[in-house]
Amino acid sequence: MSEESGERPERPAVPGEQPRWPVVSDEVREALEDRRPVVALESTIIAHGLPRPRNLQVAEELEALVREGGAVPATIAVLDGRPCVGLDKEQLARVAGEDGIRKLGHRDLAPAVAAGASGATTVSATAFLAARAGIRVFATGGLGGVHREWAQTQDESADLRLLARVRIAVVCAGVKSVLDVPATLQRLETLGVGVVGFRTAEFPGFYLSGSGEPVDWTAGSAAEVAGVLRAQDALGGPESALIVANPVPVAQQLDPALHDRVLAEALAACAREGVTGQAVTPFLLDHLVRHTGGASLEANVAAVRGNVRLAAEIAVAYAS
Ligand code: PSU
Ligand code: MN
Repeated sequence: MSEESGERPERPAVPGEQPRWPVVSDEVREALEDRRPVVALESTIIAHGLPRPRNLQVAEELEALVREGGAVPATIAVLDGRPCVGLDKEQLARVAGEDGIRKLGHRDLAPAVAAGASGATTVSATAFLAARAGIRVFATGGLGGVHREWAQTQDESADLRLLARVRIAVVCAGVKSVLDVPATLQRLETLGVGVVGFRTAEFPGFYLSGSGEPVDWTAGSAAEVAGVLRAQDALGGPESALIVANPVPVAQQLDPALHDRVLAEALAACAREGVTGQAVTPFLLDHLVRHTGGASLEANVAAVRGNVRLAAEIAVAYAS
């Protein structure tokens, strides 16, 4: 990192001058300057989406997969009030293992910076910081979206609205199957966020290879996806993301019958225990891990691995 750790963010010296954040690691900055491929990775899945200590192994594996694919990984988190793009080994270990690491959506970034707090970034915060650093491709597991029971709770992930405002490709296995998938796809249409199925005409179902919902566009290769990104760049206009929906392989998906049964129990437990707000998604994911004997964890990790590999391929194709 180019700055000493523990240093608090400073105000811009000159009014109107851009603040120095995000703090981009030397490796990521050099890659971006040389127009070499970079893949952004989020940290909420590490800190709040996967159990310890497996989460740190997965975080390290995902970075290794990006490198094997010929790109530079840029995991993103806020540490001691500094939004960091590209973490070193110790910083990644802090995100995975430190108690009190918060979950930060885009709206939480400014309070976290001002408080000098540390937190993992969700898709909304990660996409924002990545795009600000100049990164064009981002990989995660499953996006947030419109929750079932939306009519009662109004719970819709901030991921959707933010993705309508930044130009970044998000490679994901669809949206988490704990959500209302058709409602989420409708919101994405309303918000003007493009969705491309990767070698599928069906929107993936996160733990499951399919959701039963169709997608309007299908890409057959990473080069085709890179072509869409270049077309977005060339068209200009209001910025928005491109969702690249990449299904978990059928052989690695969660058994659909087990999925449906345990998910129904998880949703009932969530309502019974009065879980709301930011806690809902981690609660549901954790319930699934514990009540599928870890099978949902394996499907989740398989999905993320596939997304990270594909994201590296897309970043390489886009850079060439
Ligand atoms: N993908 C996963 N596991 C996760 C997430 C994504 O495989 O835990 C995280 C992402 O950070 C996403 C967040 O932005 O869940 C959604 O949370 P919410 O529903 O509270 O917006
Ligand atoms: Mn929510």
